[in-house]
Amino acid sequence: MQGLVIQNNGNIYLVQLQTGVSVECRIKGNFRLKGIRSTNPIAIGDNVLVDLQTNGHSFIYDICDRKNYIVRKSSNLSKHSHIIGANIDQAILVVTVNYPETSTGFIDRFLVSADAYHVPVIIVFNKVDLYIENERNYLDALKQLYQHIGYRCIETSVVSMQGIEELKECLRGNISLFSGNSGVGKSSLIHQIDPTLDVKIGLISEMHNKGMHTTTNSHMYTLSGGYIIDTPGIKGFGIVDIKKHEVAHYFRDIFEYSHQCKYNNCLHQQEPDCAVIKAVGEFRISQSRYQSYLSILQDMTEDAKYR
Ligand SMILES: Nc1nc2c(ncn2[C@@H]2O[C@H](COP(=O)(O)OP(=O)(O)OP(=O)(O)O)[C@@H](O)[C@H]2O)c(=O)[nH]1
Ligand SMILES: [Mg+2]
Ligand SMILES: [Zn+2]
Repeated sequence: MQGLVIQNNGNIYLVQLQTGVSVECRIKGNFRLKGIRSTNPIAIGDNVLVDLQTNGHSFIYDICDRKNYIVRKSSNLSKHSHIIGANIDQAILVVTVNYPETSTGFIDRFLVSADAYHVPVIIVFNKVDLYIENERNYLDALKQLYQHIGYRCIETSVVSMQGIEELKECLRGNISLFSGNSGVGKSSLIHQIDPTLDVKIGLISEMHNKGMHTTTNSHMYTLSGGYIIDTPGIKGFGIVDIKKHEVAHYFRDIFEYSHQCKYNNCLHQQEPDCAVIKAVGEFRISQSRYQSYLSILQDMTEDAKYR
């Protein structure tokens, strides 16, 4: 019988069957997925085939082809990659400019990964009720930057309820994965979208201005129309399975200029007559985006050294 993986805890997977009933399953057999070395062979959002047993020993024996997935490494040098979610229609990247601050490096890494695996991203700037003038200005600048590149941006607050209806509208009829640093308000937003869902909400540490990793396991929730996946907050976002010369493809703003570089294998680092470096100098590509680009290339160089 076919089902949808809605939760994973260690080697136990909760699978929602087409009848609507959920069953706990383990995996039987050896799942070697094409070219993916990951810590979890089966991810939330996977469609799987289940052998139902009455004694509580139901098991997953096959997995259907994936439409897409989002994968990350916990750190740059980590050999293990983790699939955050599969078969998703869109990722909701929740960002805060303070309490805690999300770095542009993190945002850009997420966008690159999602683009590489064909997952559209909506950037949600949360906690807008809290920001003072300089934070507000920074948020405006970020929003303008990412909107200009082509990403949809929504400002939200679970306190003033700003943007909640707009976000709800985006989720309707889709499978949406919520991701972002710990404490940015992923679970809080999900709770506002559907208050009947039993999601845990955490505190922000006063000492470190960071989230407390309240959500410890991903969970897929059913909405009246669509599905939402709540995920644990993540610190770093290591890029998996992308080659150096491909990175610029996933920076849409950089890619636009790369055709005009003198050398067609230009990596836009210090090559002569590089149209990207020129565009950065003329403020047509943002410094922060270019820095993120260079930092990803740098990681790949270091990564290669340790292999
Ligand atoms: N003022 C304000 N506080 C918010 C908002 N959204 C969330 N918070 C607070 O931020 C804290 C963290 O919220 P969570 O929803 O647990 O954050 P999370 O992203 O799910 O965090 P993890 O599960 O650790 O990844 C809680 O104290 C929330 O009340 C908001 O829009 N405005
Ligand atoms: Mg949470
Ligand atoms: Zn170049």
